[in-house]
Order: sequence, then C-alpha cells, then structure tokens
Amino acid sequence: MRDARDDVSKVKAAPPERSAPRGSRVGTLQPRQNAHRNTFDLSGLWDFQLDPKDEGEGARWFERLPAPRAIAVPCSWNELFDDARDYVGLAWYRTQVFVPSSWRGERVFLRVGSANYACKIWVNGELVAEHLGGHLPFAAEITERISWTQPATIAISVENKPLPERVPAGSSPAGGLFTGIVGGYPATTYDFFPYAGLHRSVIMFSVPRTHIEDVTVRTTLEGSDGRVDVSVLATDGHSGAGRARFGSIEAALRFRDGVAEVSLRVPDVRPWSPRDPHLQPLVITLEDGQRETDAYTLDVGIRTVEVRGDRLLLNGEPITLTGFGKHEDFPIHGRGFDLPLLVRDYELLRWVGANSYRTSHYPYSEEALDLADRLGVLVIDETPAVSLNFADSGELVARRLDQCQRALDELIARDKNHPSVILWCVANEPMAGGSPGVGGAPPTAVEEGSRFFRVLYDQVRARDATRPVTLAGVMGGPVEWLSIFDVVSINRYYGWYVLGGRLDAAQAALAQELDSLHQKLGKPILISEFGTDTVAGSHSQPPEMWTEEYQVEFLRRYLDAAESRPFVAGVHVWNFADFKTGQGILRAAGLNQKGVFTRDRRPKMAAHFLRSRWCRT
Ligand code: BDP
Repeated sequence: MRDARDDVSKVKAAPPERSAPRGSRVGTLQPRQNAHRNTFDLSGLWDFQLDPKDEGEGARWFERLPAPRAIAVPCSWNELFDDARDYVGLAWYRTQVFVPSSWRGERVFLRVGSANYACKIWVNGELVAEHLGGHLPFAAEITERISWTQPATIAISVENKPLPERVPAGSSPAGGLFTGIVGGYPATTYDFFPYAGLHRSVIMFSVPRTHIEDVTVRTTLEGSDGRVDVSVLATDGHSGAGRARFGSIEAALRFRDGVAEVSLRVPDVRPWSPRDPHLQPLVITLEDGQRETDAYTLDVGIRTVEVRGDRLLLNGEPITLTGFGKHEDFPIHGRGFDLPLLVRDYELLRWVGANSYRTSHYPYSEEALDLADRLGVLVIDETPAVSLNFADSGELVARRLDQCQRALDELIARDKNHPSVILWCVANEPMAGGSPGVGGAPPTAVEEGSRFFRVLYDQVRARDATRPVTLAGVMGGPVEWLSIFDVVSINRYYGWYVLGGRLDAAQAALAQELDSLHQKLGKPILISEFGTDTVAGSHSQPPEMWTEEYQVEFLRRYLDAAESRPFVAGVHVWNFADFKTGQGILRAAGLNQKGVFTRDRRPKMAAHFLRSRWCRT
C-alpha cells in the first residue's frame, strides 16, 4: 500500500500555484454590446493538441501547434476524441483572429468564461493571463498586444491534473466518499466525471478608455416602496459625472476616486418573485460634459431574502423550495456550454413544478442565471468546494482554503446582482475523515473545519450581507459545521446508502433526524439531496431498489416528512437528470442514475410523480 504521507510531502515541496491577484475586477461584468462597447464571441473550431510531455511552453506552442487537430470551443475535450477521454495533463488551444479595426482607440480584453482547471493565455506570443479553477470567468487586457494589420494569435493552455491541493481536490491522501469504490476511474474525490477544457465561450470585448468596471446593486422593500442601492466603480479613479436610470427614475452619479453611489426609491414596487419575475433595466452611464462616454445595462429584480427564526423568507413571506440538485452535463458536450439544453432544462423545471435548483457542485454559466432571473427560478449558488477532507494535512487544508476564498470572491463578484440567486452555498459534503460517521477522523479535524467554514462564512457576509449562506452537509457529518450557517442544508440517503429497501424505517430515521436538528439548531432546514439510482424502464411491485417504483416511493416519503414540518424550507431531489461519472461498480454504464429525467431528458415515473405533487398549487 502506498503511504498517504508521500503525497503530502510532495505537496509541501511544490511551489504554490499562481492565479490572478485577488480582488482584481477585470472582466467581472458580463461583456455587453451597445453604443460604447463591443463583443466578439470566438466560439468555433480551434486548433488543439494534447501535450503529455509538457513540452509546449518550452517549444513555443503558443505560436504554432506542431500537429493540431480541430476542436469545438466551447466543449469538454473528453468525449470528442477517444484518446482524450481520460487524459490528464496539459492541452493547447490556438486560433487566429483579426481584431475589428473599428475597435482602435478602445481598450480590448479577452475573457474566458470557464477553463477547467489551470489555464494560461498567450496573445501574439506574450503570456497575458493565468487562472486557477474551472467554472468562473477571468479576463486580461490585450490592447497593447494587438497588431491592427495582422490577425492576433491566441493560444490557451488548459491543464487538468487531479492534484490534492486543488478545489475540488482531484485526490485526497486521507481518502473519502468517492475515492476508489464509487467512481473508480478516473479516480476523483467527487461523484461526477472530471470533464476538462474550455467549457464556456472565449470572448473578445472592447470598452472605452474610461469605463464602468463594476456595478453592485442591492435591493430592499420598505412598505409598498422598493429601494435600489447602486454602487458603480469606474476605471482610472474617474472623478466625473454619470447617471443611473431605472424606468422613469433618474439620478445623477458623482464619482470620487472612481466610485459613485446612489439610492433609488421605487414607489409602488412590483417585487421580483417566482410568480412574477418582474425585471427592469438599470442603465448606468458615464458622462463627459454633455457627452455620454460609456453605458452598462443590468436587469434588476427588486426582492429581499432573509432567514427569520426557522423560516426562509422571500419578500417577507415564507418560501418552500421545490426542485433539484443539477449538473452541467450532456453527452458529447460534457460540461461544455449548451444553450439549447439550458432552455430545455428550464422548460422541464417549469413542467415538473420546481421553483428552484442548486448549482451543484460548481458555479454554472452566466446565461443559466440570466434565464433564472427572467423565469423566476430561485438558485442556490454553490462554489466548487465539493468533498473537502479535513483529515488531510494542515498544509493541504490551508492551500484549499486559499482556493476556496478566491472562488468565493470570484463567484460573488460575478453573481451578486442576480435576483434569482437567493443563497450562497460554500461547500458540498465536507468530511472530517475518510468515511463520514465511521470515525477514525483526527480529533482536530472537526475543529479545523469549523475554523475554515467560519472564515468562509465571514467572507461571504463581508462581500454580500443581503443573502443567507449555507453548506450542504454529508450524512453523519459534524453538526458543528452546519450550525455556522443561516440555512441548514442536509444531503440524506436513508433508504439508499443506508436502510436500502426499507422505506418505512428510512422515513422514520429521516423524521427523527429532522426533528432533532431543528431542536438543536432552530434554523430552517433544506433537504438539499435525496434520491435513488433508477434504471429507466425497470419496474417492480412491491417496489425494489433501482426500479422506477422505488424511486417514486422513496421521494414520496421524503416529501411527506418535509411537508409536515414547516421548518423544512425545501426539498431538492438528487438529481434533475442522470449524469456521467467515473467508471466503478456502483455506477452502471458510468452514470449516476438518480435523475428523475434520463441523461437525454426523458421523464422517469418520478418526474410525473413530482409534477403531481408540485403542480397542485
Ligand atoms: C452525495 C453527493 C453527490 C453524489 C450523491 C450520490 O453530494 O455529488 O452524486 O451523493 O451518491 O454524496 O448520488
């Protein structure tokens, strides 16, 4: 047997990984096309080459790839080429493109929506950006790198090594739930396929020299009025004027050191809610004398979210979440951005009567949140921190904390203005030891985890005090960690991983745990995961595990237990659709089959059952 300590000592020797400096706002705002700004989506066929010997940088592959093949961007590389499916290492993307000549005189940026995991960008042979972590955007200014008479050569390297110090950790010396047994190969610490590549669009965009760099909107309700607090950050310490326009309400902005703040009162407000997802454009402009020099428009929904006692309130009224944990996952595309799938998924959420979902286990695309805003779907926005293990060395834990903090900053910066985002979720199923509830955890692991999550909780509240915060806890995990958060989210599998086949006993165990958690913590509880693997088309009477009947009966028990307890703020079935995992003896055909829809979105019996329960009102 290999000694886990070997891995830890290797980590100690490695230099810390680099990424963009924390706090950088470049590329935070979603690029827009308007009278002052331009966008140029570079989606399409790019050159691509795997670099298993890590020779590309030395051999200047950022100029020319020696033996490229064509790849689709955006897309995971894994299901496009047989030799890339389980590939671990570095891979290169390259394209050439003319920057539109009408952009001369503007500032030009390149923005990558999501590159999983470590990424470097070169423009015309110069390294312009480095970033760590999939799922969140980053950008680099390339104005000075452009030759207006030649096409720009853009090269992007993406590397996906399952290193233990990353988040999510590709491997964990202490082991964990999904190491070995569940998702055997490729080995991961989590239960989904480790897709890699350029997962979202690469966009070139231009903005005026002095421009709006960030906008933060906070909304409140005061009687029948709404209030929209707007904070605008402009570049270069701008100290001129601007304007905020929201319907018929207009206010002047006076910038000092690049910052302007204004509070807009909206009489007879029409609050944003799932029933009435009312959005209205907020237009921010910069002015130079009478001339408008930049503009940025944001759709704003006025609403409040808060926890009071053991209730979760939306616009001051208790809300019960119905919905799912999801994945960004589809055949061929893998985790690559898929707009038709996104639209279809929202249609199915509406059909089944779901009002919400969690972005398990990483941030989803910006378009997913734009659509949620428009359709009135409530989103629990989760970071990539899945399966943190506090039995690993202090050194590893410290390095993961750094990654978690970066990801949280980037996530909140990106998503803070979406009315659909009602809760931040800082982690999924952290563990104090190899297997939850089995013991063997170092005595300090729970304490260390508490310190870790306190830091993350405080960080979220410092960045955004308008939304409650949660953590999705594993079965048997420490209650101390749950107690730090505003909403107690629990993933529970009574009737599947434990008490399999014994649904009465499972329901009793769930009820008992819900009541005791409520008594201990007095906070709203969300059942953030519960589900059974179900082979579509497999039936039995009486219900047996893996059949469609069993999935229905299992879900019925959980819904009944939740509905009779007003402190249960919601139920999120695991999972919306079947999704790809590694290969292993618990994942037939390399799929987690807990979906109520199949991977290609055909309803199982459970989808009809949920519809009958959730569409009653
Ligand atoms: C939970 C995890 C989730 C898994 C699920 C399962 O949060 O990622 O896919 O269980 O086992 O432990 O199906």
